[in-house]
Amino acid sequence: MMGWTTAQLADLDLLASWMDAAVQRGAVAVLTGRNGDMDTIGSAVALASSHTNLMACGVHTGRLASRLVAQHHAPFRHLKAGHATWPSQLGGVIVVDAAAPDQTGVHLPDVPICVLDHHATDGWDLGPADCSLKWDVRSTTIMVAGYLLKHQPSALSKPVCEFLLAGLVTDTGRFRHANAQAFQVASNLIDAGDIDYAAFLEKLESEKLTSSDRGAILRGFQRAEMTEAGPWSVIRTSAGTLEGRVASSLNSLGCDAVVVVRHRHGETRMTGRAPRDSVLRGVHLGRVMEQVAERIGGNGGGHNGAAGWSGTNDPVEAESAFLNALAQLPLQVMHDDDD
Ligand SMILES: [Mn+2]
Repeated sequence: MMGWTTAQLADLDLLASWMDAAVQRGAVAVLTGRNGDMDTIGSAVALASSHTNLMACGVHTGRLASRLVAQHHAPFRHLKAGHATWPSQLGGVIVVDAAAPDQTGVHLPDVPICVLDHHATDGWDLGPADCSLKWDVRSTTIMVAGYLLKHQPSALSKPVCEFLLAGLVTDTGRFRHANAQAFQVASNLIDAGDIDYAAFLEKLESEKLTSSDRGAILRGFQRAEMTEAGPWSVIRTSAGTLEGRVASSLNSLGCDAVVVVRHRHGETRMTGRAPRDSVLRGVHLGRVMEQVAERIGGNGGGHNGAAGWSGTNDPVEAESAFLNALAQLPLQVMHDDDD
């Protein structure tokens, strides 16, 4: 297959044999990350379509993902956060696009686990019966596309290709953070699914915000302030919802990093974004969020330019832990790109 490294192709063979054995043992859950973004849901739905014993499931589907699942009547089982119930004959669990067990939002059963992930941080502790594919790629759907292209090409129906492409488009910020392999896989999917790309993108972007959504975003902008963390300039604010949207918009203003705090029902969440330019000068928000979790508890991690943390701490404590951890990152002249 063109555009895939030897190591990636070997990994896909490992995944195929792990999956063959797992579906022999019984039903296999394809479990999403609890943020329910398009990459995790698209990966799970597409992968689960390749065998009748596979079932896509997770605690949450985001707005766009919910829309696509409904539109294609895609099988997806919603799990109760914390205490999911599993089939008695469970052959294994495949976790897609989650950097650590707690990012699934459920307690994992004691069966062989397979992890497909592309985050820079890794909180998995796996045993010999488990399987792990950690790739430095722009979306988890790229990994699933690789598996289907190599081992189950007949599963690449039009809807499956659309789920995979949607995850790729959203995780790369409409290809703004794409690389050669992301374009290559997008091209493979458009070809295999016979997708009219312009029409597909129009459909993907057709979501209208409600006036309360717009109000929440505007209040997020109004509360925004500039601050410093060591050598880095930061825009900080809080938002009641749509914090990813707020963070991405503020990120376009060109500070070194953006952090948006959200506090609701006793849970605090932080969403971080950093432009490519500051990532190249040493910002790594995935590591910053990981350090926040080490220092004050909760769960954190992600990519160098996009990361998150959640916990029960006070929002002020969380934000100052973020700024402290960011301040420790030295300004670099050289960098090694490891997102
Ligand atoms: Mn992802």
